[in-house]
Amino acid sequence: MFEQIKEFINPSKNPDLTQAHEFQRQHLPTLWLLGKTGAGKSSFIQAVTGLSSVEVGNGFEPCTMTAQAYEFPQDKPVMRFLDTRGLGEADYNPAQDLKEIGESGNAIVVVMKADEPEQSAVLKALKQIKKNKQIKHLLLIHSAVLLSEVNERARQVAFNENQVYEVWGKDLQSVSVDFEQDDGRVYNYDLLLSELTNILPVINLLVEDKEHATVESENFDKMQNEVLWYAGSASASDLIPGVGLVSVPAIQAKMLHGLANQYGVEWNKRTFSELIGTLGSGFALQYSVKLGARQLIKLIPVYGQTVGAVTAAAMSFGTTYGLGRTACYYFYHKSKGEAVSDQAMQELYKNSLKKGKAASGYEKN
Ligand SMILES: Nc1nc2c(ncn2[C@@H]2O[C@H](COP(=O)(O)OP(=O)(O)OP(=O)(O)O)[C@@H](O)[C@H]2O)c(=O)[nH]1
Ligand SMILES: [Mg+2]
Repeated sequence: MFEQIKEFINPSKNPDLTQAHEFQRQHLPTLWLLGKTGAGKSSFIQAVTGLSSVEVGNGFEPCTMTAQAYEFPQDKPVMRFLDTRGLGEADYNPAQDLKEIGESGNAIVVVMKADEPEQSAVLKALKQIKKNKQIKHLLLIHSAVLLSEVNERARQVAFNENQVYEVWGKDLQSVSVDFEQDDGRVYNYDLLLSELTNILPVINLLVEDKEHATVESENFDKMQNEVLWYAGSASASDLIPGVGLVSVPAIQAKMLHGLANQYGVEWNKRTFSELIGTLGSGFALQYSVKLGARQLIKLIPVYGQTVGAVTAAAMSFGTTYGLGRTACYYFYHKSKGEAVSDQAMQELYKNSLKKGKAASGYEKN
């Protein structure tokens, strides 16, 4: 136990996270895009990532005959888009792409231009995808809705919605957008984002916030992807059935070390004790569980009953995110020579743990 804590403070051996990152990379939650040529799939990816068409275009990698994958963000990916090509041709077979999708938390986004009722190729593919039962969540995006007059639009949207409904059935969510609104923004962007969060929770944290209450939180927004990336690795390491893997604390240690560096704060035993100290005894208890005192799990009623690989993965994602978030808060103020209150730290940890667990995608919120 003591040895593990020492390891946590100072990862002297510099643990090799390659395998955990590799597993994470192979199991990134995926948004699978389906739609006719010109429907707005690429426009959608640009809208969500905030990148230009050139940047998105350069990041694509072919992965099957009919699809390209785009990992996002590119250097430390937390999710990916699978962009299907060639859906203009009626004989598209989704079998290969289904295989590519694998078994990670996934969702499908179907894009239809509102004024395009001819959707036979898309519907045919959807029928096969439904039979396969691998994809649970579907979001239908009606694009280019501003091209049609309001009444006409309602009729068009209802028509396409019904076509998809007949194939997919009741769990159908949809949203009407336009990627080419005059002011350069996306029409119904907030609605789009909240629907996307329902089918792929991590998107909520991944998309940059436009407004910030404090300079500190604006600062964190820049670190957030890195924290999410480590959180993803931590939950991946819980899902890998095998031995000899790095532990969650080792991953978190590396994260803390890296974050401290970026805030210009020296990472040593004292900084560590101070940081953990502000989080209080509740955190320490949870930590001792994570640090391998497995017997302890049985003594904690609720956690003990529900713990399994998936719950553990959600917890690892959540605690890593929570720790990363609070550490950034702590480092920010420390770098300015300011003290933080235990109460603020604990409240922030509680909230971000909750956010992180929801974003892991392994837990119904
Ligand atoms: N007015 C309007 N134009 C749109 C909208 N979405 C896409 N377009 C336009 O339609 C064209 C094709 O859009 P893309 O996003 O490239 O379509 P895609 O689905 O990626 O097409 P493929 O890559 O060929 O399968 C572009 O010129 C877009 O500007 C929309 O919501 N409104
Ligand atoms: Mg495209």
